[in-house]
Amino acid sequence: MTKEKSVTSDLTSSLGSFTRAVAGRSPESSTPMEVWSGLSSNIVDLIADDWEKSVSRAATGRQQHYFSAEFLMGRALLNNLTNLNLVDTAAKAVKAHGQNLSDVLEAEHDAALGNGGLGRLAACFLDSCATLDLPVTGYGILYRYGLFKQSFEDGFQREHPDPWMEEGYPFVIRREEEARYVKFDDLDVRAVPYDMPITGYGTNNVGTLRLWKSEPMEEFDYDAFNSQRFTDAIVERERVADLCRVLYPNDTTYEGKVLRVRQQYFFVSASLQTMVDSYIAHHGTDMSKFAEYNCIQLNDTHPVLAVPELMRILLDDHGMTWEDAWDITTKTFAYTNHTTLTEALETWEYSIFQQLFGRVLEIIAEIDRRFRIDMAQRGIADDRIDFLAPISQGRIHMAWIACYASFSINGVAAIHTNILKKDTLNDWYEIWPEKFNNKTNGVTPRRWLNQCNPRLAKLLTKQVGSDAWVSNLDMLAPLSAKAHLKSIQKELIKIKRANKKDFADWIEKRQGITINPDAVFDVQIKRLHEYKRQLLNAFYVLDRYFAIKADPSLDVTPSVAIFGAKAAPGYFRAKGIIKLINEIAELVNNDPEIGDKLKVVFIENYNVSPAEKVIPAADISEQISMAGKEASGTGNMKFMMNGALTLGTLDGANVEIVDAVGEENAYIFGATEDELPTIMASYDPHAAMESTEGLTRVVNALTDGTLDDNGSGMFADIRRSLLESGPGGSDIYYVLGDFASYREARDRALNDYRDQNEWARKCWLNITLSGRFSSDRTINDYAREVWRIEPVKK
Ligand code: 26Q
Repeated sequence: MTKEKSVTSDLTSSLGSFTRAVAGRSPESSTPMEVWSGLSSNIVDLIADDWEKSVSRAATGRQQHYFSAEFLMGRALLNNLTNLNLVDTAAKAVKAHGQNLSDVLEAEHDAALGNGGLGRLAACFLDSCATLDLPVTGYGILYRYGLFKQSFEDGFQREHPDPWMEEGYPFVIRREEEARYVKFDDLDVRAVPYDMPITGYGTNNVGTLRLWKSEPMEEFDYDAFNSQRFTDAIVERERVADLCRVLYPNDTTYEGKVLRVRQQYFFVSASLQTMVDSYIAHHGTDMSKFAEYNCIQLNDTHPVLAVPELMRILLDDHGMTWEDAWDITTKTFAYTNHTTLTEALETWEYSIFQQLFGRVLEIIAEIDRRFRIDMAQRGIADDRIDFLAPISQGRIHMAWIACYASFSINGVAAIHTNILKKDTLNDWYEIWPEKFNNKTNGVTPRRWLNQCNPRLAKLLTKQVGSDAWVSNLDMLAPLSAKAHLKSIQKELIKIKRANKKDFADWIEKRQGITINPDAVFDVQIKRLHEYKRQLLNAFYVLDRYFAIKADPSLDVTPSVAIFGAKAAPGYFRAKGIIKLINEIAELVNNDPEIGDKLKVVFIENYNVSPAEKVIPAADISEQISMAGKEASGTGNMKFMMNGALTLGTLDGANVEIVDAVGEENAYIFGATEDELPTIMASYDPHAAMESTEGLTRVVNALTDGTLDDNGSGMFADIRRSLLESGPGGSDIYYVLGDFASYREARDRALNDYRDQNEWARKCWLNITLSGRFSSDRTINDYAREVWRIEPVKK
């Protein structure tokens, strides 16, 4: 194994060399950022040979390809050091040069090439694939600007660019010789891959994430320059660079921007070209076995243009018949759906495709024509056919192309897959029930337990007798029998207290807020969306505030409500909820009568790294979406692994978490997915508000002068969303209806927390029974049931 290599026993001298090479000065006088660059380059040097071997091993057999517009990788250095078992060695080397490893690690920017759950899932999957020795490559886009940086000004969200690799980034390697050309009708671009090595835990297998960058066809358009059209030439270059400039920050509402569809086609076309070329190099020019050697997982519909593009390559470049090409295509693709929200489903205007790629559109039109014949022969009614067709009402429907062309369609939690079958994709399920399968999400226990929570990891290693649990999380299950042991409970309480102290110090330094580590840390971290109901949480806080004000002698369990969330820049109401939480924080935190009884913290610029700080410190995990709306959730799993108890609805993977630990070891509340249709049919939000004690006071606070939205009208808009009838109103996420039940559950949790040992017992059960939420389990299921790939032999 790499980790035992003798060359790695001491990094002191190599770190000196690598840092000098990047910084042009000694590590002693370098900045932490420069030492980070030096150490990171050193790590790439150490894994280079294993990486090269892994790539050639994978190329000969059947391979899996993961197409995703987003990979939310976070930081890379600690992850790689841990995988190579070099953390202590690196700490010593850094120290020998007068620097400190934790400062060096903190200097790294997050690679935030994703919005949220879908992008982070892709990152966890790559980690599991590498660890399990599976021949899987990820393909995406090298965005110059990742997800926007968030700041708060007067409590309002402001967005700033995130030029995450401007200071250099050693973990991507430009592969000039692997460049491809991507042709649009109005523009030709060069696609250059930047490959990122993905190390695994306890293996010398190294996977690859291939991120494409767009460049002009030629460095200079000499004609343009020579004919005095210098500025035209520069403008043209910029048009090409625009393609990869920015990650679109919408994660729920669909935006039909031409640049976005260009991005999608750009990366799938380049990726398919390298796949086809590699197939030819290893298996010859007979393309008929392409699907025997290659399978592509589509991470939502964002890469669905790969379907017509593969058809185009097989038809036009390889002279295949339509039937043969379609046969290969439909054996190649598998599709994962991540949402049931209709406003998030991608459909593109026909005219956009006409403008960008006439030939691809021609192919989609032929898929559409044959689809209609195929469906008519199956006896499907005309109006149904028209609804499900790739092209209908002047728009291209990406999800319908995905469903038609894929041999596998999966949801991301059991309840979500069931909703797809009975609802969102019901027509498809009726025609092809065998295509449908569930793959409940998971998260990597390397980053989300072993690395972010070293104290707990140490205890688990001691209890298991080795660190084997890190790559086999089911090994924790037998430890659940120890939940009643006072010794375990005591250790767990100590660990959580220390993690909370670390978080309190971190947030104090970062944002100047002081919180008490003995208070309950109640955490909701996720994108801001109405369906996720941060508003419900905020209303609870306000209600507690009013209750304490009304009776200062009230015996409350001190708690801190911790939020982290970014809102899509154009999502006015979500930004209003951010402003609201910040105003509530202002009110509550500055009231001397409240003191430590209640505090509100909004983590600014929430991202992967802040998540790694707060999750190990959490006592309560807020998973409070309206039932049926959250496809899975993955934060819920991270909290569970770190010993926080779920306060949640029966939605997404919460259902399976409760199934694993038992309802008595979580706090479940609210209307269920099967109850809601009936409830909503006759729901009166006004009546719900008035019949719930204290709730009218809370809702009125939005507009009665208690809270100030600086004249933005945001708080009145929130009030309207709840109480006004008609579109944009009617409390469609049932915030007021679920309030009483939520308050009861949260009060109960806070009260239960007082029995520290009993609380710790529940936490221990959550930790030890979290095995099925390891992304290793998810990936093994994909590998066996969908991808049909085997670990590569070493
Ligand atoms: C689409 C078109 C144009 C621009 C942007 C988009 C876009 C981008 C990102 C649409 C959706 C997303 C992201 C969705 C997402 O993160 N979904 C989450 O996926 C997780 C992993 O499966 C689930 O756990 C969450 O429940 C789900 O909300």
